[in-house]
Amino acid sequence: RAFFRPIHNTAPPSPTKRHTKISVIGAGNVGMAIAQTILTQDLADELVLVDAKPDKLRGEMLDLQHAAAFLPRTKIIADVDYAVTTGSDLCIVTAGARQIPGETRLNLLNRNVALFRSIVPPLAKYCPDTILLIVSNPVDILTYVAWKLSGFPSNRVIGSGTNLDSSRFRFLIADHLDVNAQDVQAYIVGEHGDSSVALWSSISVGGVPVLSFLKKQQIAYEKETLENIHKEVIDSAYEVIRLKGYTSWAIGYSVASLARTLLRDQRRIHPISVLARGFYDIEGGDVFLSLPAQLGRGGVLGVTNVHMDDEETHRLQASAKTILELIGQLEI
Ligand code: 6V0
Repeated sequence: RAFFRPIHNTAPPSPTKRHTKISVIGAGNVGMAIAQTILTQDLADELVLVDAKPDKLRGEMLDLQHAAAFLPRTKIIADVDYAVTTGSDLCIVTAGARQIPGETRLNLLNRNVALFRSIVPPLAKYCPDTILLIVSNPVDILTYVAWKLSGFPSNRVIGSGTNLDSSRFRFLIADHLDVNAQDVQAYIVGEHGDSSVALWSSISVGGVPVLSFLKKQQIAYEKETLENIHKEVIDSAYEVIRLKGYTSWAIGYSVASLARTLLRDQRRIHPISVLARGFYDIEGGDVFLSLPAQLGRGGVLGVTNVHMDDEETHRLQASAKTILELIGQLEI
């Protein structure tokens, strides 16, 4: 405490920069990948971990704290009590029940709804001004559940949605064309999952619209090749899970990039799960699914008017219908 001696004639402390606090709920594979990316990218002054398993939680906290000598200075705390999240600017929910062999998707979903009842109301109580970022699956439906349980305005409830799928898509296109994935503008929208929609008509590389370029050059491309790339995106999560048991690194980077855009008010466009009713003629009820949205310190600032052809719009509406049907069966 008395390590430093005060210097003479000190001025009162100058107004410091805003203190940024991020809470991660669920210290499993995904939560910890997100936490470590947030730390290495210096996105928070304070990082909070919450989990239901106290030993695992303390172990993860200590392990991260022991990296302090190699990281930007961040206060890392962990507790099973949600009071520890008080005043967070961003709460990222990754807690989820695991599927029991033979369990239906709906049953798993209802178990996750029950879990969210113990997570979202305390977060809303301790962090009334926070942005809620949902990662747990099925992410679109659980984002809807979080919106309902929190009572927050929809601009402050976001699902990580197809931000990850779009990154996989950009990687595969970049690999195919031998360019840098960061130069590929491409979106997957709709459900994070099997009914997602690839927006081929709006893909561009370095400002060159890809499909019309191929047509103009009369370069034959097979619709099948394009469909296969999209299929590979859908299959890639299953493949990683089959090979290593879970996915973690890409979702960690994907969520950290969302955290940066939100908390640093970067106003970048990300395909994320938002309240989509009324956009692109999506009707039939309140539904969350991914659309390219501009994000900033206030959460969702707006939804982009991206070009979709008739087939893409139709597929997006079908994706909305799939999600709405499940929402209709929820015990909420
Ligand atoms: P995991 O490793 O089983 O971690 C889940 C964690 O949640 C565990 O540490 C549990 O102890 C904890 N937990 C359970 N109940 C509670 C509770 N009531 N309160 C606090 N913590 C609790 O799973 P993993 O980390 O691999 O995955 C987490 C979730 O992320 C799953 O639902 C995945 O399906 C989902 N993913 C979503 C992705 C996306 O793109 N949206 C991508 C990857 C995974």
